Amino acid sequence: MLLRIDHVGIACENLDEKIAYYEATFGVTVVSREVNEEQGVKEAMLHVADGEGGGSYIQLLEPLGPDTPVGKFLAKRGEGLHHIAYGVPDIEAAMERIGGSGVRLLDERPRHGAMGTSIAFLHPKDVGGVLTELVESPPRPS
Ligand code: MC0
Repeated sequence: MLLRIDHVGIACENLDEKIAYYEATFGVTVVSREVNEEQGVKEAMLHVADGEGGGSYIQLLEPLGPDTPVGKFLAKRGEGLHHIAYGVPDIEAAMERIGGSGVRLLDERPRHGAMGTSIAFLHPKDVGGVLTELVESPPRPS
């Protein structure tokens, strides 16, 4: 049911500084930058590898303000690992299955994620303390 690790989301105070650090330290490259008002973040995706149905990435997240999910996370815990995101083939089917097992869905329906993806979050308290995201990638051009 899970295709791959799509990305790891890392909360940071300064996106440009953190991008420079990851590029210099790990030799990864930014393939996308977006502002996602609905999620309260500006973010960058740095490509790591290609997998079934899509790539895998490091996602760097800077909050748009203190009263956002990442803003609150930084205030409480400081910079660091914010969430892990798994690629799924069909996000609505995955939400139905996982929600049906008793895990709280933080989104009633899929939302817009980075690079044209559809995403949905699972409550960290129901996933062993790990904020977990499901990601369905758009079809690849043939
Ligand atoms: C909060 N908690 C976490 C956590 N954030 N645990 C693990 N990882 C995290 N990232 C824990 C808190 O410590 C607390 O536990 C409990 O969850 C409730 O947290 P809270 O601080 O009282 O509540 P809120 O209001 O901050 O809500 C937390 C929640 C929220 C996870 C529900 O942040 C949320 O809905 N997140 C989903 C959306 C999101 O994160 N968007 C930003 C990335 P204790 O034990 O202290 O009670 S957007 C993104 O990534 C997109 C662009 C993409 O991938 O394409």
